[in-house]
Amino acid sequence: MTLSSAPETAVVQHALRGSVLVVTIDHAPVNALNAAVRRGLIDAIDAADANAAVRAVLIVGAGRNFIAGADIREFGKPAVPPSLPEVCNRIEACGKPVIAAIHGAALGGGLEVALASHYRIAVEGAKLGLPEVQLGLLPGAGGTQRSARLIGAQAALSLMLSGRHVGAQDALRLGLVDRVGQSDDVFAEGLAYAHELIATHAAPRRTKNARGLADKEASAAAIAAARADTQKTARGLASPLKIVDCVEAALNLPFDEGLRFERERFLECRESPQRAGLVHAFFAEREAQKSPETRGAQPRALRSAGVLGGGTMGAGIAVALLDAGLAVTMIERDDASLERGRAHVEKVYDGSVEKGRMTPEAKARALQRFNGDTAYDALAGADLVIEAVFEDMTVKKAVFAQLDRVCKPGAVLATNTSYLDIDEIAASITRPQDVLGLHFFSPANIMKLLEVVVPARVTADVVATGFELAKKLRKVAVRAGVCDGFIGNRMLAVYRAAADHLMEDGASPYQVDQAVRDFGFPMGPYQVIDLAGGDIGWAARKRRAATRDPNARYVRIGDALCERGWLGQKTGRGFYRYEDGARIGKPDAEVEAIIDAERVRAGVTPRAFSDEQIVRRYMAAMINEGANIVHEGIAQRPLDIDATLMHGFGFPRYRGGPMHYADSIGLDTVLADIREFAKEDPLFWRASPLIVDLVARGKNFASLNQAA
Ligand code: 3H9
Repeated sequence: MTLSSAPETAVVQHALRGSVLVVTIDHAPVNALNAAVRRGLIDAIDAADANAAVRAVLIVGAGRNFIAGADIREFGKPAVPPSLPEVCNRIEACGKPVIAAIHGAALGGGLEVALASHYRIAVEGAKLGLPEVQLGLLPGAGGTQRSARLIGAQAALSLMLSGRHVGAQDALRLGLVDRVGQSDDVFAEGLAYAHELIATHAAPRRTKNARGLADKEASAAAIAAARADTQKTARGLASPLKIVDCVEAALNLPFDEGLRFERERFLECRESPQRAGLVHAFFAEREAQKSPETRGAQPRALRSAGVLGGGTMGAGIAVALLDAGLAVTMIERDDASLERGRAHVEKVYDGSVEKGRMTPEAKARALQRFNGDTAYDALAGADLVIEAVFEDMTVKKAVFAQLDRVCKPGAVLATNTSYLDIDEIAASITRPQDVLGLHFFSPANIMKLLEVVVPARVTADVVATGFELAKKLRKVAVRAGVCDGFIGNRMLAVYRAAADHLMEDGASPYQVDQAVRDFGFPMGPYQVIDLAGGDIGWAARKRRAATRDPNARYVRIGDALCERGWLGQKTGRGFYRYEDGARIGKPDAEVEAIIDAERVRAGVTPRAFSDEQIVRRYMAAMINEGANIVHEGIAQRPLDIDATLMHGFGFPRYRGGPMHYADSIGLDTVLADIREFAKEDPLFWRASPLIVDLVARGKNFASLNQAA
């Protein structure tokens, strides 16, 4: 019997099953709590209270999830009532027992709905969490107040500050749910629980009255510890400390006042640029996975892979593939090199075991799928081959000629080159349609970014296979066209040059690093050079020397350090000094003397830069090159640039990537900066035609994301 007038297509349906009102949230894809769902939930609870035949209410989600949270597409738009706190309060106030039956995601506002319910059951596979912190928010529908009362200050803080998801059993242990279902049939489990509660005359049990904060002293200590820790680790993020403040309010204030306090903090977060940046990041990394090819083509099968080269990159790629469950064959030129390659792979796994990220058994299982060979013929059955050999066109072509000879028809032949012309590699063999760029970032088993580089003659299903691989590897894939450096490294070359100009003009590398860190990057450019090895950039500069515009400004400071053998951490000296194997370097007066000498040689009179001036130039260079890359069609949309920089180059997520950041400060401001800087160096600071055009039309980068 259907109780309400809600049509079958409504996002919240409710129907009476015996004496249980079953409320089903059916709002694909993830049952996010938009205005219609919120309204529907209130209507359902009103209907339950109004009908004497209803003795309990069961809330379930249709599809694969309970509720993934607030609808984050609504943030930044005018608020539409009812608010989620009202919905949760209404659920909690219901006169009949309300049971939340959880499968899949119960995240953020989704878990808050469950916390406001009176009883909770989860089935295996459920994911519960309060991940708002990852979006620059805090649980804003009573979540900070109810979770602390339900599971105690320490556990609630840990959940909210980490944003982690917990499974059904962990949720039971924490006290987030009352029981775990015997089967994965969430509806049957929830209904059985509801009937049991009716049979035992269970009353509504309101979380606002739970006693998790009863031990005031222990709670206060947990809050103080979390605050101290957060002050150290928040790295510029505003919402973590506000979460701590809200839990403190839960301890010290009556429930309703605590709710009001939470609401105020939530609204501050919701209106903040950090929230806008993080929500943009969330969508950018999902949108980046979509390309014309993934929409139109089926990926090829991916079970076994070959990796050519057992150096750091090859081994990292092999580990990434093994971790994704593929069988991997590594090819090296001789037994000794193969042994070294195998040792590299083992070393990566040993590191994971040491850090407790992996058990020795899991390592053994992964290595069972690993084989090595010195003959290309061992790749005959591979679905995918990725070469990570020396960056030299002749060497790469020789490798591809062998792959062309031995690989089965339909095998995807990928190169991990960082800058070579993949069209040229593809044209050198008989099956250019199977050749793709898969550009990993070091360490390849850790770094999230994978550039899927699309040469002219590749077929769509091969590109779709690249994206499918990224999914298996849990990486963020970004589609890039062929050019020197693709998206990420091409931009890096330009913004590093801007940093070098600043350094030669008077800023110390230490000040540049500090300013860039203060902006939110984990490291400054000169620390990164020291970490990666100065010789990498040096080699790239030498390679480009022949094609460099002789009129372009060239800063020699990095070369001067490399010529002295100061290659960074691995040699104990680079831009910084690393005494006794230290990983954190100290400023080096001799480096400053070299910089001074180079300034004299270049005829530069050093001048002072503020940190703000440094960041303006660094960012303008990055944004301008990003715009060129979009303009040339190397990247599909500005959001692809954002995903690349956030996942491969440490760009702070809460700023949403360089293109989102540009929009946030105003493209006209960026253009004015570029034109100002161009007065000194018109060759380097040429405004991208895309920026000029967008500013002229009063548009921003986001308008291109939407249009694409
Ligand atoms: C919150 O709740 C605030 C409250 O405390 C306070 C309020 C007052 N909204 O990831 P997928 C879309 S903050 C709108 O590919 P999966 C997503 O964009 C929220 N859309 O699937 C994608 O769209 P498309 C706290 C959302 O199976 C599609 O759903 N909650 C939302 O790999 C599929 O997503 C969170 O932070 C949303 N909330 O993973 C949870 N979530 O098809 C965020 C997803 O057009 N979500 N979409 O590309 C997730 O972690 C994952 O999406 C989830 C599914 C685990 C649920």
